[in-house]
Order: sequence, then C-alpha cells, then structure tokens
Amino acid sequence: MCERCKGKYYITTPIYYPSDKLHIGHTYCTVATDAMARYKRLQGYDVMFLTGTDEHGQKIEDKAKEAGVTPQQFVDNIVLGERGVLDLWKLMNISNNRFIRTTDDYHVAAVQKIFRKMYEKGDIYKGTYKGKYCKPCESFWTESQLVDGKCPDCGREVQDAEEEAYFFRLSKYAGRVRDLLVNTDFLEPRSRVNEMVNNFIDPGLEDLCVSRTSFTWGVPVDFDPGHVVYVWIDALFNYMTALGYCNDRYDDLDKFWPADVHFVGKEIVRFHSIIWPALLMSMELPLPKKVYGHGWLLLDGGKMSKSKGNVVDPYILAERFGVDALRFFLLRSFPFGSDGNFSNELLISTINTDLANDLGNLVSRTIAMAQKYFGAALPETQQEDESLDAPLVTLASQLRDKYEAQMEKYAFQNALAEIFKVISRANKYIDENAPWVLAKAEENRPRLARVLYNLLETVRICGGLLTPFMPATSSEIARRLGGAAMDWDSLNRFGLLPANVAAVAGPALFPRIDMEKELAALEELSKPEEAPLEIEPYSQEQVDFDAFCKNDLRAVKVKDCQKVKKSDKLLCFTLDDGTGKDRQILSGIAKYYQPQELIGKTLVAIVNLPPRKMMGRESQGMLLSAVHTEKGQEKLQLLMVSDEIPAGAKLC
Ligand code: ME8
Repeated sequence: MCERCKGKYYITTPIYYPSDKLHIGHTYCTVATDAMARYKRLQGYDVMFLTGTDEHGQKIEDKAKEAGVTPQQFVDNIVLGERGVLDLWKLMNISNNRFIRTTDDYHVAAVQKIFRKMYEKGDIYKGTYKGKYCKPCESFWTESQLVDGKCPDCGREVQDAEEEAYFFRLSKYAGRVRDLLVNTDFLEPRSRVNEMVNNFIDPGLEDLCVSRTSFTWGVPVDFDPGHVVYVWIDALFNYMTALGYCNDRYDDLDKFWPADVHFVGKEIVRFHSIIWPALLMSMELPLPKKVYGHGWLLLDGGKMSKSKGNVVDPYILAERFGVDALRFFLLRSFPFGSDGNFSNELLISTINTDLANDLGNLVSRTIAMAQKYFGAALPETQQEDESLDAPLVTLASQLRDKYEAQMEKYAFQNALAEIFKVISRANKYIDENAPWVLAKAEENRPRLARVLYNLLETVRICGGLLTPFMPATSSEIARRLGGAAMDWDSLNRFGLLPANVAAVAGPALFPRIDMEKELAALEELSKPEEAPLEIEPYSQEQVDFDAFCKNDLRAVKVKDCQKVKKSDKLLCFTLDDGTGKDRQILSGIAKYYQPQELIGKTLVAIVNLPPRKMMGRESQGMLLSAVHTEKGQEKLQLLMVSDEIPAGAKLC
C-alpha cells in the first residue's frame, strides 16, 4: 500500500437488472455510490467501486422471447447497445473500477462452485416446492402471486402442484442474522432494522427455494441438469466473484473483502441484510461491514416507472441540464435514506438557486473583480483587520470537518448544505465589503486585494469539497483559480492559495434556466412518440363497378349482443335491419368489445352474403370494421354511423 494511502475501501451499488432501459431512479443510486467512492479517493483511500448487471431470470427470458431474440442478445443490447447501461455510466461520469455481468463466464463458473459447496456442506438440500400451477401458461405461482386466486397472466384457474427444487437452510441462520441486525450497525438507517426483524425474522424465517426448473435462463446447477440457480443467489455473489472469489479472473479478494458498504434500494434490503449474511455465514466468509438501504425517487407520489414518460430518462435530463447539475440535484434535493419526490420544477429551481445564483455567481463575480481590479495577479497582502473577515474565514476553515462528519453518515444532502452555507456567507461577504466601493480609492487597494483573496480561497475550498458531486465543475473551478490545489489535506487550511494567484475568467458555470420555457419543452419531449401505423397494402386488382354495386350495405341497429359460449372470439348480434324481422350476424370481434357497450349502436352490414353457420348458429351477413396495426398489435373498430340514420338505410 502506498504511504499516503489511508487504507482500502470497497463500495458497491446494486447490479442493475437489464429488462428495460435505465431511468433516473437507477441513476440516483449509482450517482450516490459514485459520490461516496470519489469522496473516499479524495480522502486518500485506495478505492474499489463495483457496479454491473444482473442478467439472468425468467423475466429476461420472457422479454427476449417477446422481442424475438435470445436472452443473451437481449441483455447485450441493453448493456452494451447505444444509450445502454455502459453508455449511461460513461455519460454520468461514474468512476467504477470494475463492471461485472452475471453472464460473464468466470462468474457463472464461480456460482456453480459456490452452490456445490453449500450442497456438499448440507446447507442446500433437495426438496419439493409447493405452489400453484397454471397449465396453459406452464407457470408456477406462489399463493401471494395469484390475482383473485387465479393465474396472474391469463386469469384462468390454477391447481396445486409440486416441483422438485433445492432449498437453502435460511432458518438455521435466523438467530445469528437477527443478532447481527439488532446488536450491530450492520444495517442502516436504523429504521430498516425494525422492518426486517418485525416483518421477516420474528414471524419465522423459512428455508429459501434456491433453484428453478420452469425456465432455463440462469446458472445451471452442474450436478443436476434441468435446475438453474435462483437469480438472487447468483446476483448477490457478484460482490465477491468480481474480486476473484472462486475464480482466477481477479485477485483482489484479500485486499478488498469484506466490503465497506453495499448501497442498496429499500426494496432489496431484505436480500442484502438477511439472505446475503446467511449465505456468507454458510460459506464461513467474513460479512460486509455495512448495508445502507436508501429511499426511492418517487414520481407523482409513486415509484418511478418507464411507462410514466421519458422525462425521467436520465439521458434527456443530462443532455438538457448537464451531467454535473443532474448529479448535484439528485444528492442535494433528497435525504438519501428516505424517499423523495422528483419533479422537473424542483430540478430547475435547484439548478437556478444553488448553482446559477449562489455558486455560479460567487465564482464569476469573484474572478471578474480580481481581473478587473488587479489584472493578471493579486498583489501580496497581509490580513489587516481579522474581525471583518473572521466570520467567513472561520466558516470556510471549519467546513471540511463538518462536511466529513456528514459524508461519513452518507448524509449527502447535509454535506452539500454545509458547503452552501459557506457559499451564501461568501456572497454576503461581497455585499458587506462592496469591493466596487473599495476600488474607488487607491489607499484601499490592499484591503480590496485581501477581500478578493479571501473570496478566492473560499471558492477553492468549496470547489474542492464539491469534487465527489460535480467532478467536472470542480476541475473547472481549480483551473479558473490558476490550477489551485484541491487535495484533501489542503481543504481545511485557509490561506493555501498563492497570494499572487492569477484567476482566469470563463463563461457562466450554470446559466439560469427559464422555468416556464423549459417545462414546456420537457412536456413536449414527454409525449409518447407517435408510432407509425401499419395499414393493409392497397389491392392492385380492380373491381367492376356493377359488381361492386351488388354489395347491399345497410345501416343496422344493435338490439342485442351476446358472447357465444365456448368461443373466445365470437359475438352474436341481434340486429334491426329495418325489415321488421330480426337479423342475426356473428362476428369474431369479442376481444375488442364488451357486448353491452354495443347495444343501441348503428353499424354497417353487408346483408346479401349467403348465410353461414358458425358454432352451430347462422350468420346472415357481415359487419364492417376498420383494421390497422399499431406497435405490432392489431386494432379493430366497428364502423359506426350516426344514430339519426334509420335502420335499413342503404349505403352507397
Ligand atoms: O434490484 N428510486 O435491480 P434493479 C431509487 N438486480 N432507486 C431506485 C428506483 C427509484 N425510483 N428504482 C430502482 C435489482 N432503484 C437487482 C439488484 S444486487 C445483488 C441485485 C434502485 O435494476 C433499486 O432500489 O431492479 C436498486 O437498488 C437498483 O435501482 C437496481 O434495481
């Protein structure tokens, strides 16, 4: 280890499940981990920051099938493809040291070894998984997955079923895991401990089903073909295989394990604070030092989801507002341990207030004045009247320690609040000292230089401490301060900037955003793209006019409409065709309409087709409808005409 290194630090973020493109909620978690990793590097730690993708499981197998590609092609596209996971982390300036994909060969082989080891030890055993089975869908469901007691996919009846499966003796470790949660700081925030103990451990931990036979996209159990390893067992061990556990690909296990902290979203705290330690106990491995369960970013009060529009697309937000502004917003606006409501208004107002007004203005005004009044470099000065400067100097000198105390608690919002207290104080210091007044008298020049020096030095300290949050902005601030030092040891020492510093002006770091215009632009962008409609190709064959006129098209009124028993497709219409005698027509449109909604409507029918028998009933004609394809789905609408048109009216 190098002499300056404070030690090693291993931090991880959950490996993303690439069933869909990433949204701002996923970005939040990875940006937070990145800020923590950069902070530790700034302090002088030798950091390993791991992220990656969790690529197995039934959902991915199903999605790939839907898309008509193999599961591997499907995940490759989301991970490696244009605007995929890797592209996004590059754009967001994520400084991970390693990226693991659970489909990587070394990981797959390692998971097989781990599974076998636990089996040989007796902690994994073969049993039967009891559940509900939907025959048409060939799917196993647990009681809680059913919807109204029926298959959640097709709505049909399910039956009791048993499947051979492997189980992990989670129950054996319940006591030790409970002790870990209750009597140590393993899991934070503390409120999550009560949730785990009260909801999961105390009601009784059952053994965990850790293999599946109903799908194939997973790590095969090498000693029992047909079984694949449960995706969470596969996923959790990524934290160790990526360091070289049970494989020769890497050799960092001794150096970095146990992890210093796993950052995870609150819904997966259970896997990380109960199942993960139990698996490690079974393997007799050291436990990670901490699991931190962060809150969710909510949209309109609910968890974010793709279907809610693409303004939550991190690409769009980063492109419109800048990567640093987006990173800053995510960690400045929400307390990390709790949920937070995302909104475009909040994003724009945070950028305008903190970045454009407070930080941006301080940097521009200070540097512009230094240049205007002193040109290339400040003259050397002495501190003359401590009392005038003390409030700012003291606050800036103490900032690093206050910031550190918050960062050590993962309280990013509070750490940033400490920085912005100093930035506000510095802006006030400009007003109190009015450099433009001092500049009017020659004898005030030493004082003017001192005031500007104090401001530049405050900018240096704040800029340095912002590095984990806004790395590009911090480097730009250092450049504008003539290449000022921003290393950790320099950030709690006021007065390190050379007295004759030559500051360099530049454009506004964060231009103000016009809220109304920007909201309108985002609204426009969030509208779903109009999917091109697919229509039937036009017929090239011409029909004889007289032959066409032989079609007898009539307005008909729906007197009754019923589903045809034993048919998924057919509706049976009783129609008033103006003749005084009911006409019956069967039509295969049951998936598009509920029968009751059609009663009373005026439709168009061809009434001179020869009668046909369908499901034992006679159909006397055909109802006209319009058909097209949208996003691969066929859409159909019955041709309806004004109800003022009487039954029997001829259409020509
Ligand atoms: O859970 N706000 O993957 P994932 C905040 N593969 N965080 C959010 C969020 C939101 N709106 N939406 C998602 C998985 N996240 C597993 C992890 S680790 C061994 C396996 C967070 O892609 C979520 O809480 O569903 C999780 O921490 C991360 O994004 C990845 O979610």
